[in-house]
Amino acid sequence: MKISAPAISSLFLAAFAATTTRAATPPNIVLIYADDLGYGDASCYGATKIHTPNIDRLAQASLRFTDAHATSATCTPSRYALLTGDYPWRRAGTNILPGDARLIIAPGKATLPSVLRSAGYATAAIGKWHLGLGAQGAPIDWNGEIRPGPCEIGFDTCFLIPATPDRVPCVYVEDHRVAGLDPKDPLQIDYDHPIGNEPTGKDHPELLKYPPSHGHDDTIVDGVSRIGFMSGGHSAWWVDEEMVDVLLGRVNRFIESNRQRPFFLYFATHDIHVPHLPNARFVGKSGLGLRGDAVLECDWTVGQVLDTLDRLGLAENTIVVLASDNGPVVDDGYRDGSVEHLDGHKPAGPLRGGKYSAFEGGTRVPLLVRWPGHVEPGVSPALVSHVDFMASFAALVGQAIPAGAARDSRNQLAALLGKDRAGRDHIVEHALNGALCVTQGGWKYIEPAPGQARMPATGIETGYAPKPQLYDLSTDIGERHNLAAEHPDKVRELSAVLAQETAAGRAGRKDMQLASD
Ligand code: NG6
Ligand code: CA
Repeated sequence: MKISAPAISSLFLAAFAATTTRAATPPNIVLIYADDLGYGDASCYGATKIHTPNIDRLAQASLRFTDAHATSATCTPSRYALLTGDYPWRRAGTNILPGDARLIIAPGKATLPSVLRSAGYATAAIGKWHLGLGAQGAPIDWNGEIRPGPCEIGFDTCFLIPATPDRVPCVYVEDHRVAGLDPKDPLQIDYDHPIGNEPTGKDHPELLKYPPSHGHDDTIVDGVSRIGFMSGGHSAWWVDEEMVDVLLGRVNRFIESNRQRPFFLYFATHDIHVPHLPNARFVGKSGLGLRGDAVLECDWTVGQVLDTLDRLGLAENTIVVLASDNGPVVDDGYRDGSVEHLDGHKPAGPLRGGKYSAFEGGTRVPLLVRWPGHVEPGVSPALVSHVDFMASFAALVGQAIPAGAARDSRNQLAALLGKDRAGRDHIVEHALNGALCVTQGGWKYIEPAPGQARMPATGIETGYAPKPQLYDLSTDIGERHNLAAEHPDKVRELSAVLAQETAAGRAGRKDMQLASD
């Protein structure tokens, strides 16, 4: 979208006018993007079986959103939208990526980090990436230079889990190289065939900390079998239980070395995605099994970031955002005891479905925004989508978005800062099978879509149905009563909104589907 120059300067001034005593130095932005953290996983969102003191401490000083959404119910598309400002379902190839996928954001395309970098920000991506690495059509040289990657789309530096914690390669990538690699022991990655002599979960279940429940029976890393095969490069293999400290070390280093200038940190935590292998400090502490312990590790991580900002005197001039890429799942591929130990905990809170779903559990996620002196703490019902972060933060720092970029991103700064309690007119939500939903004025429409009503492996209700669905979220947040037959006008109205959105481009449903799911 285009923002005119006068509009930019007035937004810029308005953003900083709230305080006259403070120098108008642009605020740092720390975006903590948790993985699979559900709407009901934190006590500030109503969880009673688990206590998240650090997220609650952040919430106390934040605006807490009750209707904020990732664009999609899975990781890759949500992150694509967050970083590009484009809805992912417009183009093929943006669904959950394998770990050897190539970068799906074209170098040179304007992104959230690139606009902030243009505004003078130091930018870093630390943690889970899952948007591919390397040039389309070329092999990835895991033992050499890996580019393009985050550093070619707007980040000054990166320290990455290349795909997901449950997918090879299980090594960190720092800027353009695998960190800690010994050239005498080259790393090999294969998604089709076993390679080398590494044991797999399929052949050596006796070596596992816990067994897979579906898929996830390839190369064993740190006692847990993963998706995909990996061989060699042993000195670089990560240890999952140490991941929290490794990532936080990088986070602290980046913040410390950029304390004198504005910075944007995209900190994409590995928690609470499978495999749940939290550090021993957290094991057994939640009483809800390993998933609950991973929530505690995630919570502790948030507290550590806040402590670092306090220690360096940066808290006042830093916007801290906490969000999640999609809704929750309990068994996402491993029998790690989390299902048995749930003890009535509802990871999606009052919402139906979870990760992968068209139901609200898929995309409605926690969102906290803290900016001392600018954002009044409280609760906001505003309808918010992560696709708007790019236009909103661009407006905050007075950067124009180049024509043709961030087509779906709208400047919702007023909603994010609590000056507007309505937010977007409508949002589009996107489920695993490519099904789209529209929410507008408290009503939600789910388009007819093929697929099972419940995923057999994860047990999650998908919200896929052959007939249109219509829910009145203002009275039925749990999407129990399909009102489509009673309100055909509403169905027509919302499907027309969806048709208008998709007229600007939509990938075929097949292209949005995953063979494995
Ligand atoms: C699915 C995986 C799941 C998880 C997900 C990605 C299988 C059967 N399931 O394909 O375990 O890795 O992809 O999660 O392989 S996400 O949060 O990155 O989208
Ligand atoms: Ca995720």
